[in-house]
Amino acid sequence: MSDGGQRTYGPLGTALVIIPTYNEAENIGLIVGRVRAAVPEAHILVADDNSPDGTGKLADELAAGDDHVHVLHRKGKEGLGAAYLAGFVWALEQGYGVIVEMDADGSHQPEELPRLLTALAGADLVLGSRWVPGGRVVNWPKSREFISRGGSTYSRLMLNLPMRDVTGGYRAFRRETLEGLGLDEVASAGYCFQVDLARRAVQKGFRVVEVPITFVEREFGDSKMSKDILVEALWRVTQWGIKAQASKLLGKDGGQGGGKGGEGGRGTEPGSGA
Ligand SMILES: Nc1nc2c(ncn2[C@@H]2O[C@H](COP(=O)(O)OP(=O)(O)O)[C@@H](O)[C@H]2O)c(=O)[nH]1
Ligand SMILES: [Mg+2]
Repeated sequence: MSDGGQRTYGPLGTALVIIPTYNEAENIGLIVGRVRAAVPEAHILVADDNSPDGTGKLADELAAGDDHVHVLHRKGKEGLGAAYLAGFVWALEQGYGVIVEMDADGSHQPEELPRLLTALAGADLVLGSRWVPGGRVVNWPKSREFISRGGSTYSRLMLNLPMRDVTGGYRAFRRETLEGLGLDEVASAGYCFQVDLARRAVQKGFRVVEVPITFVEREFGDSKMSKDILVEALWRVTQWGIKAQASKLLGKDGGQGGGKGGEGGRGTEPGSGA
């Protein structure tokens, strides 16, 4: 711990909330303020891809007035996955004990973060989940819900995953979990990044717990979801699924197992904070 043990959040160490941003000028101040109020001991890293709307500069101003706020400036738009991977490297280098993923647009409510952090006491990875009892989405068009539910169901079936919300991006990791996921091999750029991390966590035998969340669609700014991102996700999940099935047929480890003492695929457990 570089600053003499100042960073603590319970026994797991201080939490770092990574917020990837691309053109979130209207949201960045709001979300940083809400995280600071909800979990004052946590730190925040804004991972900005040189947003043309000046989000990075606004983040710098927030960081200048608050030693819990940090900014990672990236050279250009490279996708959510790449921004998170760079944020994870920074977080591990800095010695944080807990790393949280959170969108900038208010969809992942900071006020629910204490429940995720509490659940992490009994888990290696906590997923904020829209599709477990108690979870829900607010203000999403039916079409968007259909795509999201469909993406989770397809990933569950193709990859033999136990969790209900495979694509969600509100998550809390212990640092040891991130260290054990093999992040060097993650190539997913867009939202299938989340599926990739979920499947790796299951493969490695980590304890994954889903906690119900209320996902609120953004009020300000635009979604970066695109057809390219969906196509990448569909393509990669299909490839991973076929590979896992082929390995199974050939009698090799089909992707479930290995890692932590060969105890793989333990699956999800009921979330703690209902
Ligand atoms: N750094 C970075 N952040 C991104 C990129 N694409 C999306 N984001 C951020 O990822 C989060 C989720 O994106 P959003 O557009 O809200 O996706 P949606 O909720 O699926 O519609 C937001 O905080 C975005 O600003 C990217 O290419 N780079
Ligand atoms: Mg969003």
